[in-house]
Amino acid sequence: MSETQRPNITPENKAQRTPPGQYLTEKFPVLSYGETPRVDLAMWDFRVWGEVEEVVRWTYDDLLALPSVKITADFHCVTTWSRLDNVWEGVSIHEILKRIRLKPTAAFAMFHCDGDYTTNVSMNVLTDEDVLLAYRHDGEPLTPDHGYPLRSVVPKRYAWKSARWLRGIEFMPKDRPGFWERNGYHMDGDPFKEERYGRFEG
Ligand SMILES: Nc1nc2c(c(=O)[nH]1)N[C@H]1C(S)=C(S)[C@@H](COP(=O)(O)O)O[C@H]1N2
Ligand SMILES: [Mo]
Repeated sequence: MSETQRPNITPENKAQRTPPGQYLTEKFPVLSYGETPRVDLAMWDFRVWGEVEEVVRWTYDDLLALPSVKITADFHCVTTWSRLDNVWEGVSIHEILKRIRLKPTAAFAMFHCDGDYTTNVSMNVLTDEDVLLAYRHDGEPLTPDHGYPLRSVVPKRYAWKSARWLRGIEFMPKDRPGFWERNGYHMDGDPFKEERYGRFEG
């Protein structure tokens, strides 16, 4: 999408919306740990486990049948590029939360992906109103590189917390680092606080 097609971006708000140390790009770079997984939807499922009363499992069709949301959000990669006004469509995390029974001990969540990628978020971050499980981006189905068939989108955190090729969410009583968090990135990752690197010990 060109900038003229994204009228919400003005010179003034552009500056406000760009976190410290970030530059804006119109491109949509792909940055992966590992390779883009091949997906067979017939074998695919999305599961929720951990601090829940029972494990719940959805097929792709089950997810598509849930109410959908469309969210416009900025995307900030820790390697310093930001892309404004991405249009994501998918299932709000709240639709998922309505359909599971969390134990009171659930305090953190881990996204689990094909290819062994993981990333952690607190319940506060997970339950923000703009968090979704997306299957479309800028009016098109997700491409394989950008996470087909499903990714999480956590707009208020650096983009490494928006997990492509998502297969499940594990609810946890205590925080645990995901892939990049074990490798030096911050446990929380708020771009406006410039929480790029952390010092996780454990
Ligand atoms: N499964 C998985 N999800 C991932 C990653 C990854 O390597 N594997 N990289 C993260 C990082 S660092 C970024 S910047 C975004 C990039 O998303 P994009 O390729 O759609 O721009 O995906 C995030 N989600
Ligand atoms: Mo990133």
